[in-house]
Amino acid sequence: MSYLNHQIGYRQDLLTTRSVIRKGQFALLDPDGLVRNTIPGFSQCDVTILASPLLGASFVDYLVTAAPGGSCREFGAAGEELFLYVLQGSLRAWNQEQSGMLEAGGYLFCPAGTTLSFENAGTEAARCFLYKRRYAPLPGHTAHTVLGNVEHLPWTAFEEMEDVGMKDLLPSAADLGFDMNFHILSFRPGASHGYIETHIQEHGAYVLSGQGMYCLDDRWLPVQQGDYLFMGAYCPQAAYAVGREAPFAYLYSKDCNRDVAL
Ligand code: UGY
Ligand code: MN
Repeated sequence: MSYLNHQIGYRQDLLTTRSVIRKGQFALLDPDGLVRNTIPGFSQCDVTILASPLLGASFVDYLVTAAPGGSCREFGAAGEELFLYVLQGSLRAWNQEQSGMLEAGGYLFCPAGTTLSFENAGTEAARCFLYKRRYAPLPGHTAHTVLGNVEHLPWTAFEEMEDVGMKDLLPSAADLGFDMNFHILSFRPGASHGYIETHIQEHGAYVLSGQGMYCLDDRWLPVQQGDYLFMGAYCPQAAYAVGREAPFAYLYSKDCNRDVAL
């Protein structure tokens, strides 16, 4: 069964998947194989857990579809930071410090010590990406709530390549209180990374548009809108945008601003 594409029951074709799982190293999750998970606190929502510690991630990513009337109340445990990003539709979302209507591209970061609630008061389903991670405190610094929309953020050239745009969703580059950031990278067709990255930081990435060939460790995998990628620590990674029209763009998380504890 695949609840996202409404294909249930027998199919004409042989069973096949584009998903590739290398626990601790990387994963590509084809949306066709995703299943619903029941999570306390969510009502009238289809929730799928994407990355988790069982996959080798230090964080948890979710894909959530909130039906009209759907809601989530007081999500998040002590010491966890949360990030909600609306992919389509709209939601009212809040924590203990801020509240706002989130349209597509809208997001709410809830620092540790606050919890996330949302509701879909509209008539259309709203789909969103949700993240949680244990916050790594730094004495003398704190993170704060961020409510925004990527439409209001400027593009900057990624590593001096004009056909690769980047947006930083959180103020982590200038504020050590934040131990992670969310970014969008957008490659025009034909654009690519400048080199194959190999770094300690993990990523969870949701493909927003287009198609790409993604290098993950020793594989090159075709990926497209709706796919989810997990990249573990030190996983070699890079992409070429191969779509003909839409840019190959993805939303992704990256930990930052902390030394390694021994
Ligand atoms: O910020 C990053 O590490 C990013 N360039 N990684 C990636 O796109 N796989
Ligand atoms: Mn990277």
